[in-house]
Order: sequence, then structure tokens, then C-alpha cells
Amino acid sequence: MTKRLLTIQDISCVGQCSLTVALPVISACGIETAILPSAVLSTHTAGFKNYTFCDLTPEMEKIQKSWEENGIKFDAFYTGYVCPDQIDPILNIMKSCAAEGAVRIVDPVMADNGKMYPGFGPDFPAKMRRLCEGADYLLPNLTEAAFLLGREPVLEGYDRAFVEEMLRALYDIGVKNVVLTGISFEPDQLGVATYDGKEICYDFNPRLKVSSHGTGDVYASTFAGALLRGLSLLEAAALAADIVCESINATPDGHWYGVCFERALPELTKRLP
Ligand code: PXL
Repeated sequence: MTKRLLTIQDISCVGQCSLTVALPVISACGIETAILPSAVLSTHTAGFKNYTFCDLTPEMEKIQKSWEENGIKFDAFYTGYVCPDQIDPILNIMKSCAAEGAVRIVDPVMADNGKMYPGFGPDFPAKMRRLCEGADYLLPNLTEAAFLLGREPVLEGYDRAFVEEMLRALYDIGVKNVVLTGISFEPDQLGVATYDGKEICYDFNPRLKVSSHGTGDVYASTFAGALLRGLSLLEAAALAADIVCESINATPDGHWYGVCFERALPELTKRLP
């Protein structure tokens, strides 16, 4: 039977991120993809000027009630960019609209490259941490991982012991599986580390020369779709990294605001069982 996933994140109308990535990517994986927009923005917040922002928190409870009245349940939840007052409404939806054995995938979108995204205050990581507690899969980048743990981000010069201590600390938040992205021990490699409470695994790809917006969303969406199609933790983590690389490689120079993940969708469907 086809699985139904609910993804909760913003609609950035233009910008190739969040829902405009998650919906096509997860659908391409053959998973029914339902959405709950956390906010509507004219564009994403990384480089466009005068973006509009409409916080949809007041809709959430009403939507939940309607879903309850229709008996709608989800096999999986995948959260991304959410607003500070949405943690409890989202936890309520995850409780009342979960099919048996429903999986929670949390991408704690809030920061990158050592800095919080515009619009999130210093109190946001503690709120986001509450959403992470009880997640089946947590997918932070190194900056988000540090902020979730109340630490200063360390982005270079670290070793395996540093990464592995961090994975264990993230696991201790109350998470079943951790996927830590943006790990690098050598200048020409970039990868991810996974931890399921027993085993730590790594997957590396050659580091690409450009840094791009929206790659975290391509990563998490591919991971979610692949996982629901039956791939293991490490298989889904590695496939998602490959699809991000493929998307970056398919993006022409000067296309600064996102990656052309659309061009990587054929490769994604080819790689699924
Ligand atoms: O890609 C993460 C993201 C999602 N949504 C919005 C953003 C960003 C990153 O900047 O601004 C609105």
C-alpha cells in the first residue's frame, strides 16, 4: 500500500526550498505527500530583499480538527522550517493524526554556517529541541546540532571523536536515529555521519566547489522519501547525499538562490527499489 507522509514546513513561493522541494521530491519517490504549510513567504530569507512572511500558526488547530473529523492519518511526519509558536500544535498533530507505527523525521531547520537564519531568536533552539525529543530520525547540520545542544558551533578543525561525541549527545535528546550532515575531515570531502544508538557510520562524497541554498531541504526530502521506500538509515543518508551532489552539478553558474533539483529527479527514481 502507498504510504502517506505529512510534511510541515513553509511555502517560499520562489526560491527552490522547503515545500517546493519536498512535494516534488517525495512524490517522485512514490509516496503520497500531504502538506501543512507553516508560513507563506514571497521568497526564502537567504539573499532576497523585502520578503513577505505570513505565519500560519492560527490555521494549524483548525486543520487538525478537520483532519480528525475526516479520520485522516499519516504513516510519517517530516518537519522542516517551522515558526516558534508551532511546536505544541505540531506535536498535537503528530499525536492525533498518526497511523500505527508512524515515523517522525525532524530536520531542525534554523541555522547554517555558524549562524541562525533571520527571524529566529536565541530562544528558538530550545523550542526546536522539544520537537526533536521523540523523533525517529533527526537530521541537523553541524550548526543546528551545536545550537540544539546549547553549544557554540565548531565548523572546522574537529576530529572523529568530536563528531561521535556530538552524535551521542544528539541521540540522548531522545532520538532513535541521528543523521549529522556537513561533516568533513579532509578539505576535498564532505559527508554525513549516522548513529542508530549502536553503530556510527560515515558516507563521504567529493566536496563541490560551490555552496548552495536549499540543499538541506533536498537532502532531508530525499532521505524521507527513500526511507519510506524501505532503504536503511545509511542507504537513505547516502542516496540523499548523492542526489544533492547531482542537483548542485546540474545547477548553472549564476543560479544563486537554489539548486536545480528537478534535473536530479530521474536519477532519484532510478535509484529507488
Ligand atoms: O532551506 C531552508 C529554509 C527554509 N525556509 C526558509 C528559509 C530557509 C533558509 O534560508 O529562509 C523560509
